[in-house]
Amino acid sequence: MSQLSKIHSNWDIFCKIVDNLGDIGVCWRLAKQLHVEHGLMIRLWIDDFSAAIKIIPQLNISLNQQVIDEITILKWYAEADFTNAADVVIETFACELPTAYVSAMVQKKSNWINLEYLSAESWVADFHAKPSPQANGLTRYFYFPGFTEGTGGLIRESIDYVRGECGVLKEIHISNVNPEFVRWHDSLKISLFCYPNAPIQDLFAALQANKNKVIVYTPASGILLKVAGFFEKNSIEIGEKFSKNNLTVHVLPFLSQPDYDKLLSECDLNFVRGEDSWVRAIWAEKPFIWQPYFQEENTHLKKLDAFLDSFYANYNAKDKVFNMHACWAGQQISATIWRDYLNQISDITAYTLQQSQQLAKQPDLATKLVIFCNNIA
Ligand code: TRH
Repeated sequence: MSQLSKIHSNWDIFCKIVDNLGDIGVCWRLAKQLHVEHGLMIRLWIDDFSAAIKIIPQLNISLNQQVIDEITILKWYAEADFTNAADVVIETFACELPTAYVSAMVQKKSNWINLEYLSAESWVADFHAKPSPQANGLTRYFYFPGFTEGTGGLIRESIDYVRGECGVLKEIHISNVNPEFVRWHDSLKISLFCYPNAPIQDLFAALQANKNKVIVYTPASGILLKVAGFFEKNSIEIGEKFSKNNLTVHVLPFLSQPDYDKLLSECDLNFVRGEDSWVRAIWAEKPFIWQPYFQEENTHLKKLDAFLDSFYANYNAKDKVFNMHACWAGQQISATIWRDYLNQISDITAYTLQQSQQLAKQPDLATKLVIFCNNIA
């Protein structure tokens, strides 16, 4: 356990689930890591238990307070008791803390951190760690995750409590010993997690014409109707498997975070989205195609370009990777773009491994956050 967290031991994290799963996905990982690796007492305030249960399946949505994995989870609602503020308060993604809680923070002289969304854009390092003095005497600090030393880093657990065997994959292959298990070793294995506007049918059309077998694993999400459409079905059930020519698609249940992480490391190529699965794809050390969360005025495409420019800075066939991402984000893929990308896959695999390992040498977000909070104390 880290020796860093001596000064402030009680931390509160506030999570408002705006859309999708990234907000709670990030908060839950961070809460567990701060507790397990830094010995901190963590309370996680969540505004929407019925959405959070997908990421924290043990959650009892009828309780206002409960302890799961030694993290105290509190329901964030208007009448909740906000009288006890923590030493350090993490407001995630500018979720706006309750006024009564902020008053308690003033009494306690809490450290106030606003944890922002991840971006590889160059302005991030200029804004990271900047103070914003408040009229009530507190200072709110902006904490930006990022890919360079001058930013707040990336969430990455240092020990194996988060990793395990991916039970679901094991089951599929054991229950399909003949002939699926045999193919497992020489097929291209792909995981697919994306927004429904991605050109899934274009991708499948290219994959079914691939010269070797392709197995796609897609955990249940909002894309299942599109998956069904490609196979001329009206609906799809979890556990079903569909094939067309060289393509087989397995529909998996929505996995636990550790199982999902394991799926990413078992596949040869991962389609990921948003914020948290994107970072996990990097730690899986396998080629990945990232679909950023849509933002007005094409802000998401600027984020995409900034990331590709930095991650593939030293890769000599980067146009193939850029084209594949541009088409995936631009909602249209041709068989040529896919083939060009696939022809490079062993080079991209080697490059991704090296680049991911390089990033993993930097201090992780939780560690940097603890140091930062000690320094502003
Ligand atoms: O769900 P997302 O699209 O979340 C997004 C992003 O965070 C985006 O930046 C934010 O602005 C928006 O929400 C509000 O994608 P993301 O970030 O990858 O989160 C998905 C989470 O779900 C992640 O923690 C991984 C987890 N997951 C599982 O645990 N099991 C699964 O089977 C799958 C597919 C995902």
